[in-house]
Amino acid sequence: MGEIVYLSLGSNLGDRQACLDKATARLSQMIGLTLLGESSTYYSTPIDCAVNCPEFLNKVVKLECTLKPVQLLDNTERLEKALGRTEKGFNVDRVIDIDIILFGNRNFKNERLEIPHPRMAQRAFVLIPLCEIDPDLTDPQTKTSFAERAKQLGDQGVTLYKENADV
Ligand code: PH2
Ligand code: MG
Ligand code: MG
Repeated sequence: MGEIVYLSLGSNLGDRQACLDKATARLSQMIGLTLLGESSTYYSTPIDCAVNCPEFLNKVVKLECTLKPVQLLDNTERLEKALGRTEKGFNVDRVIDIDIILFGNRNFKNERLEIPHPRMAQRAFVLIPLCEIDPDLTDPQTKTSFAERAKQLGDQGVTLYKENADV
C-alpha cells in the first residue's frame, strides 16, 4: 500500500497541452506510481515570472506512490528532462514543470525538496485543480481546507482551458 501524492504540472513553452498529456501518461507508467485521478487542464496567468512571459497551462494529478519522496523527485526530474526541459533557473519558461505538492500527510524538508510545496497555498493554479479532484482535502500543516483557501485567494486568472477554442 502506497501513499497518496499530488503533483502540480505546468507548461508555458511549446505544445503545452501535449506536454501535460505526455507527462501524465509517463507518470502513470512509472514503477511505484498508480494514477488515481487528474484534474482538467487550466489556463493560468504567470505568477512571479518575468514580465511578458508566456501563459501557462496547469493541472494536478493524484497518484498512489510506493517510492520515497526523494526517489519520486529523482523520477520527476528525469521525466522533465526526457520531455525536453533544459532550463532549471527560478521561474524561467519551461516545457514542463512537475512539482510534488503533497505526499501523504508528510512534512518533509531537505536541500532538494520541501513537502507540502512551500508556495502551494498562495497559488490558485495549484489549489483550483487540486480541489477539483478532492474538494474536501485539508492542509496537513494547518489542518485548514484547501477549498476555503482557494476561495480566499480568488481565481488569479485561472480558467478552465478548452483546447482549440476560438478565444
Ligand atoms: N510556475 C511557477 C511560477 N509561476 N505561474 C503559473 N500560472 N503557473 C505555473 O505553473 C507557475 C507559475 C514556478 O514553477
Ligand atoms: Mg514550479
Ligand atoms: Mg519545479
